[in-house]
Amino acid sequence: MKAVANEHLKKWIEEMCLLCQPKDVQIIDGSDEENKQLIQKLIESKTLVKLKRPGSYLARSNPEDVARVEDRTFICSKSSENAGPTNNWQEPAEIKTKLKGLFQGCMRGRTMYVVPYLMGPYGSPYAKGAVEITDSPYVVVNMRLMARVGKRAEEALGNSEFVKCLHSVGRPLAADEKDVSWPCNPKETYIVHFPEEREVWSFGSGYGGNALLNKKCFALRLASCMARDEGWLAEHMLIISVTNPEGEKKYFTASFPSACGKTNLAMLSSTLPGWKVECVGDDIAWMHWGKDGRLYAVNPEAGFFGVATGTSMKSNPNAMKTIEKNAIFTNVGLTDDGDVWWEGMTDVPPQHLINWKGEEWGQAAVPTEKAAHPNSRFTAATSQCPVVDPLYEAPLGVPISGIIFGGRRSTTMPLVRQALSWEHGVFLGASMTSETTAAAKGEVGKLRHDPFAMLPFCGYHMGDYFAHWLKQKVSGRKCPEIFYVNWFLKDDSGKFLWPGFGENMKVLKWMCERIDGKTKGVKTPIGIRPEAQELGCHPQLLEINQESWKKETKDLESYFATFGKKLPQELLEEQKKLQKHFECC
Ligand code: GTP
Ligand code: SPV
Ligand code: MN
Repeated sequence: MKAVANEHLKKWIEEMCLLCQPKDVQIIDGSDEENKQLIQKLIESKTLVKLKRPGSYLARSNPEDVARVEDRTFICSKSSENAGPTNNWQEPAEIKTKLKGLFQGCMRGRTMYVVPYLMGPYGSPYAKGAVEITDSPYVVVNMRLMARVGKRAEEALGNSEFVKCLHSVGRPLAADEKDVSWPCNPKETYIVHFPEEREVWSFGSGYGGNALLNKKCFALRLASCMARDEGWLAEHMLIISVTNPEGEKKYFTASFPSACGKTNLAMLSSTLPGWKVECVGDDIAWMHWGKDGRLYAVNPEAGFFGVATGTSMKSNPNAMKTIEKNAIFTNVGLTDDGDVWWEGMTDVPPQHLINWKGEEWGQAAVPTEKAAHPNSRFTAATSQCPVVDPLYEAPLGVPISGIIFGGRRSTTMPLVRQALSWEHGVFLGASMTSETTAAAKGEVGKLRHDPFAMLPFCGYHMGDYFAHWLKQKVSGRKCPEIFYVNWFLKDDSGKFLWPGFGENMKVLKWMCERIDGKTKGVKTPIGIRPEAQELGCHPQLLEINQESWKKETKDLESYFATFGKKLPQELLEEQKKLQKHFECC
């Protein structure tokens, strides 16, 4: 084992070796040679299949381990009050005892990988160092694409404290036991956060947000707590620039729940001549106030872990180009010529392939099973995106002019509106609701509250989180304008009313014009909306249905009540105002 310089790290590795009892330890340096060896090992263990695409591989997970598991995810702050009503909580000392039992000897027969990494651009004052200890080489090769991993990250740690992320697939190997291609332990899965200690302990899953602890566990759940303490914002948001035909550029962030369109908006290919979108990030934004009173966003990640299903040259050509090489695909179909395929990738499916479960798939065989799992994913570096913004690694971030909220709603929520004030905008974020998707285990298509798209990712009391957002408005600061969109309205036959994707450019254009004061907009009780002809859309897309809204605000009343005294007065007032309006007419 190579020596590590950081004293805290040295001590932690020793402790974790004693606890997990791995066969050996490897400190990840991030080199190409090291990656080659890991890939080789993953091919030998049949975790990865080499693809025709240069430098690209396919993984098939255990069918029980295909998405985030929200009911196994815990925020174990010292007091349950701090986790709040939207999080699972357990007494920290008790759950740690339980976890220590699970981790005891859990890496037997496996290598323990020590992965130093940095979230945020190198040289950024906002970047934060962390280390993930994992027994999954699949996690290591993915993190290498999604985060800044290895020697340089280790150097950036210096001798300071860092965020500790411990992960195991939870399946020790006996001396003569043959490994499976996707080791995991779905019956004993725990994703546990200790916000005060800045630690994550994850056991039993090898998939996505459960195992790549840099992403949702650190950059959102722990970072949201850091942001609360330090006065900044850690958000489930994409970051883009929008440039008009005159060459004027504005940056936006947008927060939509999981599998509700962030990656697609982040790489939008414009249908409006002269207008373009460039990408800073597709999932997470860390935002700080600059000396000039503006809000600046950095993308803490260095890559994408995007939904593959539905991605095509028609819907998202820039994503397709991003994954032409050096990509890892998880739970997609394998075609006979060694390439990938998923539902929606092409109009005509291949005659035959091996599906995500490793079974024969085609016209005759297993017709009911999908080729790809609905939550199948691709992993690729941000630098490979053909529309990456020139400032995507700017150490101080990019200045944000607009913040967009939105969800997946087949009814009620119009295509777009603008908040009437910062407080109203925070109210819009707090009142977000969305139909559930395959990104998390559980029922799909069920309407639920998902404030700020942070329901599964806020590391503290949601009421305090709302208050933290309201507090951002102080004199001398120029708060971004806030908007709320819904790309997912459907007609009675279940067809989408709005074409979406590249056409969303029209909505972004309207936002830019509102920010510049170039268009007036129509004021309504739920916000300022465009004229239908400005977007060239059917008026139905901008309609406010009194009955639906009456129901909506009534439901919000009971939802807000779940936060008790922690619900900020300003939000209650916004809700009451709306309720009064829809009840009286
Ligand atoms: P996470 O990575 O889970 O956070 O998801 P995401 O928010 O990045 O969602 P993504 O962009 O991957 O989109 C998820 C699904 O929504 C895909 O099936 C897309 O095809 C679909 N989608 C995205 N944008 C649009 C749109 O404008 N209109 C419609 N109808 N569907 C969209
Ligand atoms: C999400 O579910 O919001 C994702 C995928 O971005 S995962 O990394 O699995 O959390
Ligand atoms: Mn996400």
